[in-house]
Formats: sequence, structure tokens, C-alpha cells
Amino acid sequence: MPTAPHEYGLLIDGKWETPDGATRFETLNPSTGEAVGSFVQGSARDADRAIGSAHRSFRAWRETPAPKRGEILLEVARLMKRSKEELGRTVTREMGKVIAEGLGEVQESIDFIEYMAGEGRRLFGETVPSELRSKFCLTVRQPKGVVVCISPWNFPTSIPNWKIAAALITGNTVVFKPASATAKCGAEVVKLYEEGGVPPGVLNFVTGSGGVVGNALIEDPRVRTVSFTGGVDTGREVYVRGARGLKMVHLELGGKNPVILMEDADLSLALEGVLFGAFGTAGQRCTATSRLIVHTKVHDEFVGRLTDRLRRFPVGDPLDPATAMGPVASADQERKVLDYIAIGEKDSTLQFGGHKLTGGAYDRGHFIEPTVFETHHGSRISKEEIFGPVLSVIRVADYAEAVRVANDVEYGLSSAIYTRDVNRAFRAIDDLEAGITYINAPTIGAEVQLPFGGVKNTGNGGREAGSVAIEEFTEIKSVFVDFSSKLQRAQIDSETAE
Ligand code: UN1
Repeated sequence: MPTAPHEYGLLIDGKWETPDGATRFETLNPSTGEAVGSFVQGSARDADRAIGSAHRSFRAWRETPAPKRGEILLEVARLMKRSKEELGRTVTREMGKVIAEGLGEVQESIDFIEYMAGEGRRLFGETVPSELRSKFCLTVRQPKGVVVCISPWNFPTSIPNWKIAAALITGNTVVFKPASATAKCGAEVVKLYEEGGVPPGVLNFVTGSGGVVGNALIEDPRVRTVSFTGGVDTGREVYVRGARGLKMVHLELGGKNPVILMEDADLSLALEGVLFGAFGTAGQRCTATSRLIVHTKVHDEFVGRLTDRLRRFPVGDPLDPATAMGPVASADQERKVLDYIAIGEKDSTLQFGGHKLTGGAYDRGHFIEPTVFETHHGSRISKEEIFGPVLSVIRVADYAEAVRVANDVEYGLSSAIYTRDVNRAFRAIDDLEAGITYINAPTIGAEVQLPFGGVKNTGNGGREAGSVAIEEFTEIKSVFVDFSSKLQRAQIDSETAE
């Protein structure tokens, strides 16, 4: 008999609790359908209490020196290293990505927390000259207050950590709401912060639906900043709700990321990159390669090699290290991806895959074949984000057409070009409308010490990760220190001051 899933509460004021009369929901392993964890279906009242807790804890945390906050983060990173194997397996069990990727995203979390811990000794401001004598001008960074972090299910540990570690190092207190489908990963991350010494109330954890808990968090007047990663429709809604309260809303949304394959590319290298970019995480990354824009001269050879490889591409149990691709993350995802495959079948040519996998262990999970369509620019599958293992191949005549096609979508997160021509590579860096461009590497796999984010409908201009991660969570104060002991009027006295 399967054991009952572990029951998690909400973390408010440093106590894990289950509110009286709360209903629960379970997260499900997308490979097997088994319950992974049981969670509180939170209410607007729970959101309110979590914000109250963060609000009360703010002053003491803000006054904790940033290097000291950094020491706590380093301890969290150490604990996460200790738990890496277990947490990686939890990612795989709850979300379905293969174990190498589960471990990889926990490593990405550790990398980022360590990076932010170091930021505790930087948090640079500027010192600039004054137009007046005996006067200093400088800037300091200050925390915003209570921030809300709402994270998606596709990177259920690393995206929360991008948000939480950056928010905490800068002195904010946090209410974190994970995607419901991967709430256990969220809860386990939070427990490591607790164990690492983050004081009670500084990091709060609430579960429940976006429509109830999410909206209550976003609309609360005590919240100054909302950091959201997810789909573009929800992102737009979050933005509008936050805008009414004049909040900073940070959005990381979709992508329709192209790989451009030029006629002079190293095709073997590109093949590995396209396989990893398109079918890694079963295509459920906002950085996933969902379009292959390929020069007509190498098109037939490359597509032939790609489909050949896919015939030997093991799809199955993501905990088995020999598996290349696991299931998609949920029944909803399965439906959405299969709907897009049906849309593609109407106006595009299926080159490989296209079906739900059935029989044996497949019947218990949400397994879909890696799928390749030959399509034309302008078809729905060539332009809309599918968020699944579906690659659209588009044939082009030359570089100019490739760039035109690459840029003619609503998103602009990641992009890549395979070419041996150095001039063309630099031209592409200049030409591609995206927040990230890779040369001779796939569209996925960003490193935490660089900014992450995109242009157009991928967001609203902000970036996570990198040293700019702290901008999302800090206010800048300009400071003027006049040590002349007399009134000096800027713009009026500057010519005559002595
Ligand atoms: C995402 O899909 O939302 O660059 C994040 C990558 C990962 C992060 C992806 N480091 O693919």
C-alpha cells in the first residue's frame, strides 16, 4: 500500500501550522500518478497573516548587517549541498525532469545563494562629485520591505531561490507562494532557510491557488514588490493588479526561443545542442529551443540526423540515469501539449513523434514523444509558446531571413546561432531581439552570475540573477552631505562658492 503523503503546513511567524478547517490538495508524481505531498489550500486570510508576519519582522531583519545576512545564506547553501541528492530527487519526483537536471537545478540554487551571500559585502552604491565645495554625493541601497515571490513549477527550487536569496540579502522580508504543482520542492527549500538561521517571520510560506492566495498577496497594501515567474497571461494579470497599488512588479514570462543553424555550422555540435535545448526538461523551460531556423543548404541533412537520433532517445522514468526525457509535468500540461500537436498537424508536417506514449509504465504518467514538425513561419506552432517537447523546424534561404523569422515573435528571452563565421556570430549578437544569445551552444543553461530575462512580452524590462538581481529588491537613496557649515544652493551658488 502506498504511504500517505507527508502533510505540510504554512510557515507564518516561524511556525508551521495548518489553519483550522483548512482543506488540502496533493501534488502528484507525473511519472506514476502517486501523491508526493499534501498541502494547505490557503485562504486570503492566510495571505494576510503571512504578510503581517513579514511586516513585523522587517525592521529587525533590515537592521541586521548585510554581511551577517550573507553568513546565514552561506549556511543555507551549505545545507543545500548536504541535501542536494535528496532535493534533486524531490524535484524529479514532483516535476518529472530527469535526475541529472533535478540535481542541476539544485546546483543552480546553491550557486545563486552563494553568489548572493557574497553580495552581502558589496551592495554597491555610487559616490559622485558634487557641483559644490565641501559636499559629498552618494547613493545607498535600502530594502523595499515586504516582497512577494510567486514561482512556477518548471524550476521548483532554483527560481524560488533566485527570488528569495536576492530579496533576503538586500534586507527584505518575504512571503513565498510556490506553484501548487510543486509545493513540496518549495516547502523543502524553505525548511533549509529556516535551518540555516533565517529568523522567524523573515521568510513565510503559503500555498494555495493564484486566484485566492496569489491575488490577496499581490493586492495587499503592505507589499511593495511582487516577483513573478510564469505564463504571459497570468503575468499580465499580476502586473495590472500590482499596478493599482503602484507596486514594482517583476515579471519573467514566456519564450519562443530560436536556434539559427547556418550552412557553415558544426552539425554534430548543433545536433547535441538542439536535442538538449528542445527536449531537456521535456521542453518545459522558458528558455527551451522551440524553433530551429535552418539554412536550406543543411536542412535535409540536419533534420535527417535529428530524427535518427530521436529514434534512440530514451523517454521514461526520470529517476533512471539512462533516461533522456521524462514526462511532462501534469495532466494539464499533457492536454496543452497534445492540443498544440493537433494544431500543428493541420498546417505543418509531422517529422517525428506526435503521440502520447502508452503501454506498461507509460500508462501511469504523462509521457509524450519528442516531437518535430516541419512548419512555415507564421503557423501557430511557429509563434506560440508550447512549453513541451515540440520543436518547429523552419527552413530559410539566408542569414537575413533567419534573423527576420527569429525576431518576428512576441517573445524575446533566449536565442542561439550555430556558425563558424566569427563576423556572423557577432552580427547575430547585435541582431537578435532577446535577453540572452548563445553562440554555438543551446538556448538553455544560463549561469547565475549573468542577468536573466528578456525583451518584448517575456517580461517588463527587469532581470533576475547576476549582480543586477539586487535591483529588483532595493530602493536607491541619494544622499547629499554638506560639510561647509553654510547654506549652499545647488544650481544657484555653484559658480561663486568658495
Ligand atoms: C526557466 O525556464 O524559467 O537557462 C529558467 C536555463 C536555466 C533557467 C531556466 N538556467 O535554462
